Amino acid sequence: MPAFKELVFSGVQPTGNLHLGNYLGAIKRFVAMQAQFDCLYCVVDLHAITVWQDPAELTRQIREVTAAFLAAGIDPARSVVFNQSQVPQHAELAWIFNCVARLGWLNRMTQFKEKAGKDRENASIGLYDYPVLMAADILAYRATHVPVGEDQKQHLELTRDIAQKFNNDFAGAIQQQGHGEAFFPITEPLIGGPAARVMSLRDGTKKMSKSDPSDYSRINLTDDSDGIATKVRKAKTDAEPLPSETAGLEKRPEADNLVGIFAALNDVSREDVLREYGGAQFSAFKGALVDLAVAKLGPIGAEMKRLVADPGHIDAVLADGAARAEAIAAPNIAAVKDIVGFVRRR
Ligand code: AQP
Repeated sequence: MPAFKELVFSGVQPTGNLHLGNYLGAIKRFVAMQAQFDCLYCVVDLHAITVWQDPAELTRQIREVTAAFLAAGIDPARSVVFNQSQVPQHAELAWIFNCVARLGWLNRMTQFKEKAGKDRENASIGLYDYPVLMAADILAYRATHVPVGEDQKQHLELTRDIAQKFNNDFAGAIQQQGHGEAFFPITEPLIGGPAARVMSLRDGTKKMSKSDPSDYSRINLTDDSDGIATKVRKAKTDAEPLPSETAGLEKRPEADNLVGIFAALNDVSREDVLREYGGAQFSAFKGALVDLAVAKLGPIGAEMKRLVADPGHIDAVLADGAARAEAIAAPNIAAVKDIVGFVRRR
């Protein structure tokens, strides 16, 4: 595989209620990646409409996710911050990839099965095709690394399969047109840390999720300190004190989740947390977790509120980001069209 320039791409859907899972599994890690990589961070609004969205709410949420990116510490002068629908190459490449991806591959996607549920016949075609658009998002930039939560692992594997198949199907043209052995990189998922999968505060076996009907299942980035405190105090736990070693968290999903959240918020490991709190009762540990969560999330929520009050500024950030994103994607997609054999407009 030839060397590709290292580039990070990731996205967040503007579908409401950005929560601690989105923050710890994704956004906080986006911020850290800026020190090491060139990064593109996208508000994936084309993905959002795979499920019906109220138009005015969608507009509001696109700006709110952008505000969360900025408030958390993504620097729009350094990283490219934009919304997907402003860069037409995402949808264009998705169509070409629709003709590369196989039905059998998509039929295995568990997220579609979970989201479509029993009403599968009534799900949008976009929801089924979601992972192909995600492959296009990443590969339009030939991104080499994608930080995501664990729930996206299977979709990243599909992205790798699509890149591999495109490289194989068009190997002759790719070589002839001077791109070497492969046009697309085989992107690395960056999944990890103590909060790769943050679980519901009401049920430690279920992912913390925007669409959970109970607001007590998640901490939203916009929750105030009282809200955070109430949710942490009400979080489900078991009757035992915290163990001193991580082995003692096995089969205790709620304890494991709270310890993982504490570790990720404080940039330490689960082992470090248990060294300090092993033997403690949940009442004491939850008190410390409330203080930590309020200290870390409070300023982000306040900054988000300040930023969304100035939509003109947010729209300017998005417009600048879209122009910079398109400057990378447009030549890549032009090359893809040449590889496929389309005739360019002269
Ligand atoms: N619970 C989670 N733990 C860790 N990471 C998570 N992510 C989402 N939930 C968790 C990561 O957040 C990023 C953006 O996710 P998204 O915009 O695709 O949202 P989503 O996965 O659809 O979020 P939800 O809450 O799971 O929404 P619903 O309820 O609609 O299913 C991704 O990197 C994701 O891995």
